[in-house]
Amino acid sequence: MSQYENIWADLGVDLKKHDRLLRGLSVLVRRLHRKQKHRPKAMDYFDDILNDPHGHRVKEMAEHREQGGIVVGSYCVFIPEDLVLAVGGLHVGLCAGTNFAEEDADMYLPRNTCPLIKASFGFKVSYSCPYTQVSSVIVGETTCDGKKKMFEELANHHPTYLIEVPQKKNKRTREFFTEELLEFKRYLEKLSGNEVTAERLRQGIDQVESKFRALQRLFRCRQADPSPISGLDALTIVQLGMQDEVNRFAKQVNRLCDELEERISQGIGVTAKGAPRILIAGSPMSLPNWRLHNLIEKAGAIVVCEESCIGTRLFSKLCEPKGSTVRHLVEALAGRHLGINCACFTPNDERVEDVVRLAKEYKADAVIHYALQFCHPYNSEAGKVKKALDAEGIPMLEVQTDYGDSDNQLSMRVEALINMVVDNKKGGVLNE
Ligand code: BJ8
Repeated sequence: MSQYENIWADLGVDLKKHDRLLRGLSVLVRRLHRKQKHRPKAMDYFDDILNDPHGHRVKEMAEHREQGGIVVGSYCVFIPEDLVLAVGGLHVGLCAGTNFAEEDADMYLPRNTCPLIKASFGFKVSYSCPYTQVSSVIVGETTCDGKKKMFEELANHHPTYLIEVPQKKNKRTREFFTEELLEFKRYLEKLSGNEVTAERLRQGIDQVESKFRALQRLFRCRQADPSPISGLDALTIVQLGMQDEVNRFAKQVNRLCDELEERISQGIGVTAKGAPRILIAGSPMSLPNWRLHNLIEKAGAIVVCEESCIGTRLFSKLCEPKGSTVRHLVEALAGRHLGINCACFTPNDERVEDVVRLAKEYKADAVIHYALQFCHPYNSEAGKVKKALDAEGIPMLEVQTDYGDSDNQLSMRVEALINMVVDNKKGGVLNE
């Protein structure tokens, strides 16, 4: 019996289901993470979390609530953690990357709903996720239609709050989103009993952006050839950052980067120099969605970057306040978030430009455009991304998949792409 079982039970977690979930996760970690070679030593911190994914951090959150604090859960990078920190709250990302609770979700949502929505909602209605249970409120957002409608149902099961995210980017929508965030600030103040002062908000932004800067540093390390860290480990770190305490996480990522930079200076990598380099672009991959990374890296290539909200879209933009009042800072947050090139925006040409730029910066030999099944925003953009990459001579494989277990077909397609990259490299076609 886990030492945390009483905490989970108090949160209303279905212990039997949760036990099955944890056992599945532990098998995956043994099969994927532990089988990797040449891993950096500083992965020890992140491995400890993987070994105890619902332990220590859930305890911290439960204690925080016992002491009168609030925990805010969300499913999207449009929800600013900074504002939550400014009222002394804790934030947790609740997106799920497993079909574990799909049947539970199917009782409420249409079957042809994106697996990320089903998985996250399924965790709530199956009472199998302690992070969902410990959340005082779940904050939704109006990004894609599937999520919008899911939040309506979610409100029947958990306290929720909805932020309206505009679908176009211009001065008017930026002003609108500022007002929307100011409204959210007032809601948080009421919920927590703490006022957002300019000083507290500045501190919140500084903490969140130190995390972003640490992740930017981690991703810069991945530009090296050979990369000093596997794509699987890098992805896992970003995923774990959705739940971890913000300062501790930033410190550990920086500690890891010290080691990675040392490795780069010595030419040490997780693969040989010249291994095929793959950039993944598209729908976010939430914990424990490690399937594509595993297939790519098992086939001898390396994932060097994720253009995703569990990747560059999360941390690339920083605040640029035009003053120091609360309003100035909230305006800067609105600007930072409307700089995220999510496929829910129209038009969204900036995302296409991002993918091409990142492919060059990370010296990617090929791009895999990854979209979850029924994720219309990202599936719809695949064609435009391909056209732009074609113009640059960068091959792209389009993958549309769910959280199902069968890897066969996907594996064959990934291997074919990597073989093509290897042949091209031998012929000197790519990366000349
Ligand atoms: S800012 S990408 S985190 S909305 S995969 S639920 S889009 S149907 S997750 Fe996202 Fe925010 Fe955008 Fe990022 Fe819908 Fe697509 Fe599902 Fe998605």
